[in-house]
Parts: sequence; C-alpha cells; structure tokens
Amino acid sequence: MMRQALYQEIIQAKENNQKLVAVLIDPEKIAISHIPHFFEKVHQSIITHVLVGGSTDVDKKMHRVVEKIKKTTQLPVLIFPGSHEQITEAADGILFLSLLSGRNPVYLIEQQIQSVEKLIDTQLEIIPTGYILIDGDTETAVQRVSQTQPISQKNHKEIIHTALAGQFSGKQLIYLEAGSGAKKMVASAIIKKVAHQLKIPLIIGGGIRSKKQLNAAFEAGANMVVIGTAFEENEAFLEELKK
Ligand code: 1GP
Repeated sequence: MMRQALYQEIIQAKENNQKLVAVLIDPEKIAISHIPHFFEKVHQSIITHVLVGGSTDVDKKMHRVVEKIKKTTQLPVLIFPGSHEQITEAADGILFLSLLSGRNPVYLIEQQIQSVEKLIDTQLEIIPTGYILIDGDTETAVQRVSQTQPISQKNHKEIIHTALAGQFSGKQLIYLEAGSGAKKMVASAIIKKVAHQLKIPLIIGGGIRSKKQLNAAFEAGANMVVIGTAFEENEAFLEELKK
C-alpha cells in the first residue's frame, strides 16, 4: 500500500478547517532563472502548496522547472499535468486527473493509460482527482486542448452530480475549475452546494485575482484554492497574501 502523506495532510487540513492555498506554475510562463526570486515572495505568503503544469508544454520545460522548484522550496510540489508527457519524478506527487465534465475518452482514460509506463514504479504520490471544468465566461486552454465543453454555471445539478459521481468512483479530490484566466470564478453558491455534498476535499481554481475572491471561495467551503494567472500578471499580489 502506497503511503499517502500529502493526501493525509490535505485531509487533516479539511478536518481542522485549515485553508490551503496553492500557487499554480505553468512551465511555459516562468523563466527557470526567476524561480528563486519568485519563491522568496511565496515563502512569505500564505501559500501552502505548489502545483506545476499546463494544458501544453511546448518547450518541454516541465522537468527542469519542477527540479528547480524542488531545490528552492520545502513546500509540497504536485504535478498538475495537461498530458502524460508532463509527468516527472522530480515532484512529490501527482494529481492524477480525469476530466469528468468532458466526454472525450482521451482525457477520461487514454492519457491515464499512457501515464502508466512512467508511474508503474514511481515514487510520486498519486492522488486520484476528478477534474470538473465549468464555464468561466471565456474559452480556456483546457477547453481548446481537450476539445470538451465546460458545464454551465447555471447547471448546479449537473455540477453537483458530476462531483459526486467522481467521489463515488473513488476520486480522492474534486478540482472544480473555471479554467486558467477565467473572467468569472466558480460562483460561491456552487462551491457551497458542492462542498456541502462532498465528503472528499474540494479544490477551487480559475479566475481568482483578489483576496476578496480567495476568501469568498474559502467561506463557501473550498479546502484548497489555486491561483496562477494573478501571480503571473502581478507578482505583487503575493505581498497582499503575506502570512
Ligand atoms: C488553472 O485553476 C487554475 O487550472 C488557476 O487558474 O490561472 O485563473 O488562477 P488561474
């Protein structure tokens, strides 16, 4: 039986009502030489986790970026891969994603099968994660790459049922996502309803650009909130999130 230290920490945080904040680093959007400087600010902030990944990794930088991050921080580093090609042993764990909102078998099971060769003897902690893309009022990279449609924010029932279907299938986390750079984050009412029904931890991401929005997601019941674009566009935002 694989040890699940990272997952247990997330469960513990949920039980203790401790809020987790992850910075999402897209390897395509960060210079490796900038990583130490960036993490000086991260370490002074309330960030608890580091996610690394993107819908694409054209320059195949994933491994080098994760290696550099691991040399720079003690925070847990999880891969959030857009495809099996992004898997690297340099991280601590992997969100093993299935795109449950979509109906494209490539992202429901094919990518996962393709990952097995790399994961069969892995030291990475594998965390089965149901990934649900909902409409953030703009076409996102996930949508383009996966060729799937997000669920409308009006369709609460489908969102809740998709999250629960994930839980019933054995997913250990649900990642409810408006997509990177979303104009509209996941509405509080949706977070509230999903969090109320779910037993497993809930991650919220996409379009969160202010402390107010971050707090709104937590108040509605998110266990972890992921922020990427806001830090890419304005690193000073990290200073607003000082410990
Ligand atoms: C994307 O949820 C993450 O997968 C983060 O989204 O880049 O909009 O913060 P943003």
